[in-house]
Amino acid sequence: MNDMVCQGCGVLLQSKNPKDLGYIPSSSLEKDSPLCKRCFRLKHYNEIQDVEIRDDDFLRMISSIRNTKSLVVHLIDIFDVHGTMIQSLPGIVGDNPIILVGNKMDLLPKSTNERKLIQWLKASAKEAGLSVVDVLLISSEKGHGFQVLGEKIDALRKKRDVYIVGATNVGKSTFINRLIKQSTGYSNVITTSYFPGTTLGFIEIPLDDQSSFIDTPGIINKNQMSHYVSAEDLKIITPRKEIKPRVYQLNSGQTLFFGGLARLDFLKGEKQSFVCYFSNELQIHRTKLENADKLYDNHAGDLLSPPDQQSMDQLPPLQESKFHVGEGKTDIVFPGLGWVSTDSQNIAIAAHSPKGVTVTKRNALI
Ligand SMILES: Nc1nc2c(ncn2[C@@H]2O[C@H](COP(=O)(O)OP(=O)(O)OP(=O)(O)O)[C@@H](O)[C@H]2O)c(=O)[nH]1
Ligand SMILES: [Mg+2]
Repeated sequence: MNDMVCQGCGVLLQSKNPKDLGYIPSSSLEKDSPLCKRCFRLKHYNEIQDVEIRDDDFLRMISSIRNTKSLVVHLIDIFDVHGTMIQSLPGIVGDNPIILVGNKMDLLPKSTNERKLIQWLKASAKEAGLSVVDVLLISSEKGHGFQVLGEKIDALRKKRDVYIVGATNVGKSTFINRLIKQSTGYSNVITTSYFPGTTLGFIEIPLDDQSSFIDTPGIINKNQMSHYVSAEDLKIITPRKEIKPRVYQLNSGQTLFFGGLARLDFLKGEKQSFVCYFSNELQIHRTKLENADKLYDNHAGDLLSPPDQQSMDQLPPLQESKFHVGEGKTDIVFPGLGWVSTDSQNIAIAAHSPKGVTVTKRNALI
């Protein structure tokens, strides 16, 4: 077998060792679109097999883009901008032009003002030192924004290859699957899943005689909550549908728990409303600040869940960061979980999140 790669994840196929990556029984090799054992099990049983590829192997692979002349589509998850915008991307892809594309727009409330959101993203990219030629918003799951993006890509690629690059789980493979569906009618050609680290190698989908769309493995960002929770918990914290904002009127001295994965304390200020944008499945508990530590000690993992037991075993302890919110609408962001928006003046807040998943403050996204 000469360098055949799996259609689902791009890994090199082999029939020698069932325990190693890329295994495929030799009898299945003749198939039109051969799938490795891992993709087969993911597709049919939604079961993930751990892989032994290190973050820097992926990074080295993706860095080969800098030696090409191509167009780069940097896909980010609009629900986790902080965790998925890759500041160091120009260093990785060289001088190639970058289009920044916010995916998963179907998760934001329908009332979201897209024009303002694009301005906001442009400003965030600039602040991060990421120079981009354009910013667009799409939903790979629903098809929203695809026509405009398709025209943009055609205009900018000048017959060159188009690499889809981004952090793990932002929806790169789902994006390419939609393009394949639109042009050939075939569905779900590339393996996708809600587990991080699904795609393992480059997967080329021909665009015309001389150029291709290329799916790439996700760049691993340890600031993503998905690396610390169990598969069951990941299912709960990952929003699948439009987020219904939940509004809490809080007095100072009150606390909100987001499951038992994060917590927000209202330390000082007048009574305010706090608008919470999290997966509709994630329970929010309100309590008195003075009882919060005890509640967490006694009930993390049961009343306050997720985390489940498996996540508890791997989750770093909660760490506190304090914020002062001055004027203007502000979001307190828990990367990978969601955010809390407040339009208050002069208040003090403490946010708690697993150590390593750093909470940040930003101008409100919505
Ligand atoms: N709500 C919503 N979910 C999406 C969208 N696009 C992708 N997803 C979901 O996001 C998860 C990750 O999708 P993938 O396409 O596997 O992501 P990826 O970027 O290829 O991930 P890696 O290969 O691990 O780097 C899956 O559960 C998808 O169903 C979208 O537009 N909206
Ligand atoms: Mg993928």
